[in-house]
Amino acid sequence: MSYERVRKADPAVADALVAERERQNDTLAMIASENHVSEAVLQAQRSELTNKYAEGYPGARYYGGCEHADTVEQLAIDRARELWGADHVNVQPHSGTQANMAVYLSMLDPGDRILSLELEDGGHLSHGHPANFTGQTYTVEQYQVDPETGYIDYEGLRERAEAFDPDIVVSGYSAYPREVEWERIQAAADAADAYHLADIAHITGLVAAGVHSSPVGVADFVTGSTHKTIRAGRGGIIMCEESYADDIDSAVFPGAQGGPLMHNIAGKAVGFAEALEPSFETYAEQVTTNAQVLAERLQDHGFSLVSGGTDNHLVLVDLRESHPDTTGKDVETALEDVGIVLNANTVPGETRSAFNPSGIRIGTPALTTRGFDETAIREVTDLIARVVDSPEDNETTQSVGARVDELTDAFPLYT
Ligand code: DSN
Repeated sequence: MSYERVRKADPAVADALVAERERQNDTLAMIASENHVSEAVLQAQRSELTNKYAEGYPGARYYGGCEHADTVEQLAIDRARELWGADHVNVQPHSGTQANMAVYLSMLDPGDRILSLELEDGGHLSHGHPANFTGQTYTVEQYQVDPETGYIDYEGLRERAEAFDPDIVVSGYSAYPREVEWERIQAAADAADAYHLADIAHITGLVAAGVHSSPVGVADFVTGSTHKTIRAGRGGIIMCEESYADDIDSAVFPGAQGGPLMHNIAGKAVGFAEALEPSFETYAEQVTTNAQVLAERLQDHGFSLVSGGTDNHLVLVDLRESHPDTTGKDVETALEDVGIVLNANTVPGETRSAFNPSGIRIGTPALTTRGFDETAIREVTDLIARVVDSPEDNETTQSVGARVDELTDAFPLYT
């Protein structure tokens, strides 16, 4: 894709698009929520479907000319049902947050009660943060991870549910490195006569591949985004039992959204087809293997990890013990300067601010897509450690930057 037509119409945007492609090619993406879609997904997403209004659902639209939109959306739905084993799937949410919004809209009234994990312990803004519509519309109580172990405090969650009497319990996290015990959360929700929403945005691909246990068939609602471990391009998804289908569909449209982004739904359909191939299971297994290698090697270098390791695609480093004077933001900036891109993150028991927190979150989905195996991940971990230990040492940063260049050349991305 040369963007030559964009260049003729708008050189400034063409420059930015080319620069972004080069940035992705020339850096190591270790933001746990990012991935690289295939050229096929990219092509589907830039299709003429961007022109099409298709309000409604396949076979029941509010506009003419929807026959091809119907084909694409039905394919995305059928493939998602096969991937996750769900009764009913809605592929129209523009994002994971929009998917969550539709679940709340369908089941809750303003003022109703949400019980969810604290943001600084690995939760998500759309699970009830005061700065988000959820925190402003609903009454929110939060559960925590055990400060000693870093694992979800399931007993604390159960007690909180008993005392708070929530209308919905939210599970599924954005910075939690361990396998989630869906049944234990379901039991707490059942005891409180509450719905259970499992937001699997980060682990959609791991769940589809059977590398992480599935909340489908356990929780009432399962939501996710489609651009993270599942690699199907930007967007969201909702899965539920048939009995909730009508409520969920009308909460998405017309409740929360207007016309679906049909070009993104085409990307989802193509990405889901790719994920149904046996090679996707190999990919998902390698994502978790790589994360475990990353975790072990970081510990060899003296870093302290929340929960002491990982079961999924990410690790959460608490810098306070090993590097008490270094913040997550310091590390994010120093690593970005050498071409390794990750994000600063809060850690349980955070003592700094959300903008300049004490941890970093590191994920393996995107590097695994590029073909990084255990040996390559071990080397990248060594590079990270060198920079965190000596961010001001020019010789170190220059030699790490040069090695990152060699690695990105050795594992090419988009040509
Ligand atoms: N922003 C995403 C993440 O990085 O985890 C969640 O929406």
